[in-house]
Amino acid sequence: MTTTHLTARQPLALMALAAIGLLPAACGSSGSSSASGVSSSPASSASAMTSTGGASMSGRSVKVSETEFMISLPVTTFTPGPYTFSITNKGTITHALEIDGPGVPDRTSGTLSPGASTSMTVTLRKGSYDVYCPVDGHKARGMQTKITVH
Ligand SMILES: [Cu+2]
Repeated sequence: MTTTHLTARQPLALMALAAIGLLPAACGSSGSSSASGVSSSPASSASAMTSTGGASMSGRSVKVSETEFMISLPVTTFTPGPYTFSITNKGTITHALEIDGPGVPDRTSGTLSPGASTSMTVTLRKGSYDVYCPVDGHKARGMQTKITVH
């Protein structure tokens, strides 16, 4: 009767406990989210990389979010190289992203419906780039920023 509920849940709970129990045993402390030492586990270092926001932009993925009427970038200073801009329209109307600068002549993401996202890879060189929304009137309303590469 009620035991059917419990038996369905218990294996999951036990597995979760076992998984939690194994981690401290492996690294010797109770810190589960921030691995203190290098525990020679490639999986844990990979997941740490995805969650960190990195002080210096040596990573090659840049999250851009667009709203009315603003473009948000995690950093605006880069070193030369290829970058993939992951653009998300977090606003309530259609937006797009355009990048214009050395070696990147008006690259456009294409229009993004509210909630939509896309990515655009560009190779940045030394100099400065205009980043803006090419939808009519949006740039003038504030959807523009500059990034510097050096
Ligand atoms: Cu826009």
